[in-house]
Formats: sequence, C-alpha cells, structure tokens
Amino acid sequence: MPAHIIPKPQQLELLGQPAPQVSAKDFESLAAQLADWAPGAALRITEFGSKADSASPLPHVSATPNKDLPAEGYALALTDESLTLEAADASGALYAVNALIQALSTEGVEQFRATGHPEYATRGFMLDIARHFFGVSTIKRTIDIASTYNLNRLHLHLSDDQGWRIEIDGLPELTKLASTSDTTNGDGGCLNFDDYEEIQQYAELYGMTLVPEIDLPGHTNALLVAIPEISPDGKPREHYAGTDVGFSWVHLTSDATWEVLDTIVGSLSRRTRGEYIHLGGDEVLKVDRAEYEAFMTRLGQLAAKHGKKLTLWHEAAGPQYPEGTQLQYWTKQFNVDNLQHLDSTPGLQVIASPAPNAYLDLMPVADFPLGQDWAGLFTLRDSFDWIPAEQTPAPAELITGVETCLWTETIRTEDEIMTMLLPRLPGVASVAWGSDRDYDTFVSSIVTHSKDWADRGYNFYRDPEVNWG
Ligand code: TNX
Repeated sequence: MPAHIIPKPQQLELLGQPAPQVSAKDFESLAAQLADWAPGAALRITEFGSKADSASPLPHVSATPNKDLPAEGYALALTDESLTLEAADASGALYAVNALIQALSTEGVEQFRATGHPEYATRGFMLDIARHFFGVSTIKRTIDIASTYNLNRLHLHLSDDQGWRIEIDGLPELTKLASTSDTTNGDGGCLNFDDYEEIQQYAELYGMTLVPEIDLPGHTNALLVAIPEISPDGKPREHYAGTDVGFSWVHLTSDATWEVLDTIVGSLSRRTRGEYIHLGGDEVLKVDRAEYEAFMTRLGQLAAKHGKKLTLWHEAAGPQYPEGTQLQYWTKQFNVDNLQHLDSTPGLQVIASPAPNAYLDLMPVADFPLGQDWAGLFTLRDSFDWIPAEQTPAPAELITGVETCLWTETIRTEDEIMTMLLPRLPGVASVAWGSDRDYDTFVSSIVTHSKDWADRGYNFYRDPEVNWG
C-alpha cells in the first residue's frame, strides 16, 4: 500500500517491501531528538507513540535539522533498518511527523522515502468567530486539524456587524457592549487577553502564526453599538442579527475615529507576535471610492506606526501601501481590475482565497443544511483540483499564499465547523503545499484519514461521491 499522506509530498518513493513495525521505544527516541528544536513535532509524535506496542526497536532512528532543505521542507525515510527524519526547521519537522503518522496509519504500508516542501510560503486557515462566537477549545481543535495538513497561518476574523470578539486595552466598553450577541440571537462571547495568548501559544507550538483581523471601515455595526461617537451620523446603533453586508461603516475622517482605531490597532499589535495584522477593507458598498482609498491608505500608516505589516481584502487594491502588504483575493464579483496593476506598492503579495475553491462556508451540494451558495457549490474535487494563479486575477508571480476561509453566519456549533472543514480543508491544503493533482489517490487518502477523524470525534461530511468503505 502507498502511504496515504496529505498533503502529498513532492517525492514519494515506494520501496516495495512492507514497512517494519515502529515501536514505542522508536517514537520515544524520535521525540527526544526533536524536543529542543521542534517541540510541537515532539509532542505530536509522543501522543501517537503512546498507543504503539513494545516491539523491538529499529536499528537506527534519527531526527536532525538540515539547513540545506528548503524552508519548512523535510525528508523522511522508513526502511527495514531505519527511520530517518531531516527537516529545515521546526515546521518541517512537524510536517515530517504528520507524514510519518499518516503513513503508519495506512494499513499494510510499504517502506518509503518522502521529501516535501511547500509551494506557497503562506498557507492559511481563516475562522470567523464574529458571526458566531467560538472559544479557546474549539479554536485549538481547528489548529490541530489545520496544522495536521501543514497550514501555517491562523487568521481569526474578530469583528463584524454581529459582534466584537476581542478584548482591547483601554476600551472595555467594546467587549462589554458589543460581544453579547451573534447572527442568530445567541449570547455571543469574546476572547479575553489570556484566551488570545493561549491560542497564540498553541498555534505557534504547531507552526501556525496568528493573524488577527479587525474588519474596517465596513462590517463595523458592533463597533458602533459600543462606540456610537464614531458612526458617520453620530447616532447609536442596535445589535444586528441578520446576514446582510455593506450597511455599516465608521466615520472615515473624524479625530474620534482615528483615536479609537489607534487604540485598537495598538493593543492588538502589542499582543500579536506575528508580523502581520489584517484590517479588512471588504464590502464597503456605500462609500465614495476616493474617500475609501484615503481611509485605507491611512490604515496602512497606522499599522506601520504600530510595527505591523498589513493584510487587506483585495477590494483595497489601488492606493500605495507599506512594503510587504498582502492583498487577499476572495471573489471576482468586486473590484478585480486594480489587481492587475499592483506595481504601486513594493513587495506587495497576493493571498489566494478564491470563492468557491477556498470557501469552506459554501455548500458541498445543493440544499445542504449548512452554509451559503452565493459563489456556487464547493465540492471535494473543487477543493483539491485548482490552480491558484488561474483562479486569481493578479500577476502569478505576486501570489505567495493560499488561504481557506470558514465564515460562520450559518455555523453555530463545533460539530458544524468540522462538517464544513472535513474533508475539504485537506483539499485546499494540498493545493497550498503544491501536491500533484492526482484526485483518486487524494480521495483514498481521505478515506484512510477519516478513520482518525472518527476516532477523535470529529464530525465530517460523508460526501456521497466518495466510497467511505
Ligand atoms: C463575503 S469574504 C464576505 C463575508 C461573508 C462571506 C460569506 C469577505 C471578505 N466578505 O463577510 O461572511 O462572503 O461567504
């Protein structure tokens, strides 16, 4: 049997002979050799190894850093005589461990040699905790899944019309007044500083950088509920529990607005270790374009003042932004022309999140009980079989990342999150990694992995196109 590894490594050589049994002692040895330079990998292999039996150890087990490998890359070999793991860095080691665990979970697996490295430097998963709130334990479980499929960015959508979900230094009214509702008249919730730090540490352990998003200047009804002084007309706002978009925005130029934004961006920047923060920019439908661009330009300066680089939704393309700004492309329905001319910002990057191929909230079949269908349906094949440069109307050489997004207007529980993530997140993760597009092999790997999902109690969508065995 070939090893059912997702994302499939660029080279996977099968050696024809059955793989040897790897014993509890071998896993211990691997973990000990990983502990000081790849702690997440060590933990993950320890968890897996604790279920192994005490067969006799292999003659040779090694785990070593190898700086000659490409960033986040790994080389892994399991033969009669030895288990060897080499990796460029801690992330590469984690991905080697993911590959090893997946290979050893494949019944009757052969001896093999695998080498892999990511095609895209940024491989993201976005979770919307604004439309419905999800707390630390659920977010950690999504990190478990995303990091198992070698994603390295956790983008949290922390604010929207329906709720504000993150504590901010100096603005207690935000969480007190604007976090208590959601899209279906539930109680909402928010992350306090400790929660945020706990998520950030857990993400880092498993190779993921946290990118917080405050959506501006639109998608801001909840912000205005808490701080009506910065609404365009100065009038108070009510909690909003619908799913319309484009109806809210902050006063674009007032001193009050920029003082509040300075406080928010400052607080979040200080508490975020990654170099990027996301400041939105999407679906601002009723604001004059020149005023919007002036606002977005000023946001870029604000992020730079607080020492962060910016990620923005692609509608913001046009003005000049600080070096290294990322534009996240999500739909051909809005303002794509500016994406063809991006030379005004040096070092500008594009993250590909095209709907439907990266949109986990879209339905896998018509009339699915969860999700939306505004960009069509999103099947398992759609998640796996696409090319970022073809689906993204921007110069191919600027695309440095692929991110898959789960919006939660219709998603209320952790089980529902899992149903939308599995099995399609592994499909997008394969594209981000640059695996070959051998769909049949991918599907048989998915079937193998689904046994582990079931063991862990993850709900997943039993796509009728797949023979689940
Ligand atoms: C568009 S994606 C949005 C979100 C919605 C999503 C639903 C993006 C930048 N904006 O506000 O939740 O569609 O699929």
